Amino acid sequence: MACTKIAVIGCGFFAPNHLHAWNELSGAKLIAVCDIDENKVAAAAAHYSVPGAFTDAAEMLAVAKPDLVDIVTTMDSHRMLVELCAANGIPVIVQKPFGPTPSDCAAMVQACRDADVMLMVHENFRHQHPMRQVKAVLDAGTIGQAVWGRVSFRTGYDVKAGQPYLFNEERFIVLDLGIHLLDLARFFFGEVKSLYSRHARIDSRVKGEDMATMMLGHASGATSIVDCTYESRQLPDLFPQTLVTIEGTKGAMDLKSDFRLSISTGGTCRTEDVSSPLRAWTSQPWHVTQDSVYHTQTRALAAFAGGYEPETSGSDNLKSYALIEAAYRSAKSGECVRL
Ligand code: NAD
Ligand code: 89V
Repeated sequence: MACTKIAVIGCGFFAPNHLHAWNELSGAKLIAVCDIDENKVAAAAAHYSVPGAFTDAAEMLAVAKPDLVDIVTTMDSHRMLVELCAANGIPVIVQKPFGPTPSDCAAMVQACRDADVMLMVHENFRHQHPMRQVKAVLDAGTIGQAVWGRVSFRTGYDVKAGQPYLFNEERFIVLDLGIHLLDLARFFFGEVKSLYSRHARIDSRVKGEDMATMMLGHASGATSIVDCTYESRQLPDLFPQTLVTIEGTKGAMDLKSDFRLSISTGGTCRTEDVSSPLRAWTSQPWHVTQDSVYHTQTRALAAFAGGYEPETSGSDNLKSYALIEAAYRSAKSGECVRL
C-alpha cells in the first residue's frame, strides 16, 4: 500500500513527538519538515531522516508536494498555515489551541470546507489510552447513564520551562489546557448547555489565569466539574495525568493516580491498570501524552485514507472551543453562561 507523504510545519518543543510518531506509523512517510528557524529545521531533518528541509511553508508545499500536512506551530500562525494548505488543496492537521479567536477557527473550517480538504485538530487527550478505556466502559453501559463527573488536571510541573510563550498568554490555562479537558467532558458527557467558570492567577509572573474551576450542565442532564491548575502544591505531582470520576445510574468509575481505573457496579468494585505502553521513543512522565500523539496520528491517517471526517475535526473542535469562550465570559461576568 502506498505511504501517505507527510510534511510537518513547526520543529519546536513538542514537534519531536509528532516526528517520532510519523516515523513509527507504517502508512506514513515523512518527506519534509519546515520551520522559520533554519537551525531547528536542519536539526529535525537530520535527526528524523527527513529528505526535505524548508524555512518557507509555501515553498515546501510547491516543491515537496505532500499528501497531508501536520502543523505543530503555536496558534498565532495556525490560520495562515491552514489557509495556505487549503488553497493548495492539501488536507491538514493543526495543533491545539485551534486558533486565537473563534472567528479564526471558523475561518479555517470554512477554508477547508470550500477547498474540500480534511481538517483535523490534533486534540490528543481523548486519544490517550486511559481515556479510551474510560470511554469503552461508559459506552458498554457498565455504570449506566452518566449523571455526574469530574475531569481534573492539577500539577505544579513547570510547563513554562519548555513552553515560555505561556508566560505571555492573556488567556492562559483554560485555552492551553482547559481545551483538552473540556473536549474530554464533551467526549464523556456529551454537548454542553451551560457553563460557570471561576479563574485565578497564582503565579504573578504570568499574564493570564493559571487556575480554573468550571461547572458544566450537559444536554443529557449530567453535570460535570472541569478543574485545572499549573500551581498545585500537591505531592506526589501527577503531571501530565488527568483524573476522571464518573457517577452513573448503575455504578461509578474512577481514573485515579498512576492510571488505576476503579469500576464499581453490581455491588462490587474492580481496579484495572490502564497505563499507556512505553514506546521506543517515549519516556516518563510524558509517555501518556506521547503515546496519544501516535494514536491521534493513526486516526488522522485512517480518516484521510478512508475519506471520512476525523473524530476531532475542525468543525467538531469548534464545539470545544465555544466552551473556552464561555468560560472566559463567565469568569468575567461572574454569571453562568448559556450555550
Ligand atoms: P514552539 O514555539 O516550541 O515551536 C513552534 C515552532 O514553530 C517554532 O520552532 C517556530 O519557529 C515555528 N514556526 C512558527 N511559525 C512558523 C511558520 N509560519 N512556519 C514555519 N514554522 C513556524 O511551540 P511548541 O511548544 O512546540 O507548541 C506547538 C503547539 O503544540 C502549540 O500550539 C501547543 O499548544 C501545542 N502543544 C500540544 C501538546 C499536546 O498535544 N498535548 C503539548 C505541548 C504543546
Ligand atoms: O498538552 C499540552 O497542550 C501541554 C500540556 C502542558 C497541557 O501538556 O501544553
